[in-house]
Amino acid sequence: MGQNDKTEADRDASTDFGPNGEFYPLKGKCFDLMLAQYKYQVCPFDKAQQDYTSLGRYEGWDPASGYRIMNFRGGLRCWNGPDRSLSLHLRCGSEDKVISVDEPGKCEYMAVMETPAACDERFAEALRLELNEPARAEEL
Ligand code: MAN
Repeated sequence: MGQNDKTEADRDASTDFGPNGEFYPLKGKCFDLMLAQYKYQVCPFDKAQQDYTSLGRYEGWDPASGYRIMNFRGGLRCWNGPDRSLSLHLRCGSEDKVISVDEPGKCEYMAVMETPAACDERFAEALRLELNEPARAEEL
């Protein structure tokens, strides 16, 4: 059976949906953001697009990110530049939504997505550090 003959179940079994499967609900969904002249579309665990231009296929989690950055690689080659790629930064939010897309390097895109799937105690801790607030006694 070739790579492309894998059933959806096989693919699911070999995909890392997070330590507790918390990102499984994002599978099979796509999220759009209209920005300037482009429609960006990000489909977690699948692909990213800028209109009809591929920004890459899902490659995996950024290993250093602790399930917060998904990498998409091997998109359409940029004129005089690299293959297009996108990193998707997930952060805690009340609904699934791509909130920004930037192109910090030529043909290297960075999207930020909010999702309830990214809300956990690590997020609470990070937020606390950001706000420079000590944990409240009753939470310790
Ligand atoms: C297109 C878009 C841009 C990109 C340029 C590079 O216009 O994909 O985002 O910077 O190509 O030539």
